[in-house]
Amino acid sequence: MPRLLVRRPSPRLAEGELTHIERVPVDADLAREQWERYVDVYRARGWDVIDIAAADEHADGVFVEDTVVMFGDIAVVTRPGADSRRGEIDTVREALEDAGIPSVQIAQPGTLDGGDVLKVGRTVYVGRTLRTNDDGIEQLRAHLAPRGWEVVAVPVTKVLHLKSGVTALPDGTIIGYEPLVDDPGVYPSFLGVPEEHGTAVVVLDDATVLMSSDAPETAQLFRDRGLEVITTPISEFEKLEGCVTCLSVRVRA
Ligand code: CIR
Repeated sequence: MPRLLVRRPSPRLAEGELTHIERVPVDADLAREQWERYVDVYRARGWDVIDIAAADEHADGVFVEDTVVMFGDIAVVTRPGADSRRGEIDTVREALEDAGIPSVQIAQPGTLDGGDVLKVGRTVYVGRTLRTNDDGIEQLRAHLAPRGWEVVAVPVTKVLHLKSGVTALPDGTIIGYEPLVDDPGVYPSFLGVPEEHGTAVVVLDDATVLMSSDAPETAQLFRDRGLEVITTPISEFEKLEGCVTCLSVRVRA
């Protein structure tokens, strides 16, 4: 049974880091409600939900994707690029240990945010961003090359993370909102989507994706391609440059 790592939002969520967008008021109660709904989507489909211990002192702690990335049955615990987020990994490591998931660690001076890591088959695209540096990318490559993954570094300047700009459909097609993608040409197969919040999908299975409910035209585009599309509201997290991928880590092995 697939497992889902999540962490409940901090009451201080509104104080989270912001890089590319203006700060607007965040409704902490609504965020909590949206988070519950998000987790329920997986629960309803049989995923086992693992709660990482709350870390309310970390405003961005809910965005667990940035702290750990799964490659088959091994986890890479990151070293987040933002100082305010470094402490999030302690509780993440504990949760992995409790769940019996082996892990390796990105070490100083490397930095890596999981939001910069996009897996497509055995290719791992890694965004070079304000959060992920060359050393972090090299360390990731060293961990993954012997395990049969190829790491491809891509420049990202227009959005916070690689996956704020592009993600992938179940068939491996990379999707993105072109005004926010530095170079769509680096991907073997690229499909532009009409809305900014349509760039992020989580693949639930070969025929089903989960995405923000704030991109109805994009959802229709995917349905027209034969996919089942589940939408969920995540407005309070989008106000903090979060998206549908970053609220969980999927453990499929
Ligand atoms: C941050 O700036 O770190 C948070 N406010 C948002 C992180 C979103 N993470 C992601 O897209 N993977």
